[in-house]
Amino acid sequence: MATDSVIDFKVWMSQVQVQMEIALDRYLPASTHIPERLHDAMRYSVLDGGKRVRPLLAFAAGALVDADPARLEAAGAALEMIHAYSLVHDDMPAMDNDVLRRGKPTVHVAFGEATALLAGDALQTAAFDVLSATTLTDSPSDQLKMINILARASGSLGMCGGQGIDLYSVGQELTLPELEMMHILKTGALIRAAVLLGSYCGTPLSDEARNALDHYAKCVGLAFQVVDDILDCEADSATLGKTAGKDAANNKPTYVALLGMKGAKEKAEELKQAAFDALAPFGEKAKLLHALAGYIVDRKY
Ligand code: GRG
Repeated sequence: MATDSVIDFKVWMSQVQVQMEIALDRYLPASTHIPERLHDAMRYSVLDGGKRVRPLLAFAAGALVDADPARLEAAGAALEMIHAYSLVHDDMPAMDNDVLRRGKPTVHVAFGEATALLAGDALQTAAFDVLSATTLTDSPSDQLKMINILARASGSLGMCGGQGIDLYSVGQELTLPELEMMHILKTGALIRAAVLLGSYCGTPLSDEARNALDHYAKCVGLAFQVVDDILDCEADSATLGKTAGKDAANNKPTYVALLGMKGAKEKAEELKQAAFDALAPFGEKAKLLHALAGYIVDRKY
């Protein structure tokens, strides 16, 4: 990317991140609402942290269809609420038992387990509250479709299903197709939903264009996880000298374990290229989606 385009992309990213912070602050119940402790925990988990990758994808897809920014903010808020809920629950002792997230104590550490459980539950329903109470498209049937996209992506046929496969595979060897299936569901489904929701917030796309966009979203969703594994492995070997490619603390399979570091990096590059190729029919209008695929694969954290 030319230097000017890189600067434009970074400016766009920080604008959307700031815009989303303000929108999330507005969409989340105020801390003064009873019960204050629950609303504090919800706000603590969502606000002031996170790269906002899913809203960024929704906004970039929205640029293809000249979407109204207010609609994208609502879709982005719903996505970020689902994402935050998944992190709150994933961090709990029954799952990953993590004490730090985004550089601060996890929700169950700061507020207690019962509140963390409740905050995650309430964030999940708050996402559907936003999606169903805000006009997101001119077509009521498309709005229902959007609600369905997020529900499918989050439930047992999507993110929760992927998390289930992850939990039940601890200590077992997974083949590459099995690992891929787990991540397509666990991380990929919500990333795909982000792109699709953004694309519904403006002028309707043809089926052909929507299929191309869907292919882009699937490639980016998987690439996100391959890169996450690479970054985790690099951080682990830097700090603990763990066996390359094994999430030793949880004994979980990773792309690095199955493909080696070089193979995992090649896989991420292949997926990035496939994502770029899928955008070809959209020309200049897809430049933000193009830059985001690059950012997701080339990020360092
Ligand atoms: C508990 C229902 C339930 C689901 C959990 C997505 C997930 C399923 C758990 C998250 C575990 C994890 C850390 C997965 C790796 C990929 C991932 C989702 C990383 C965190 O997402 P980022 O990098 O986080 O977008 P920020 O903090 O930037 O929002």
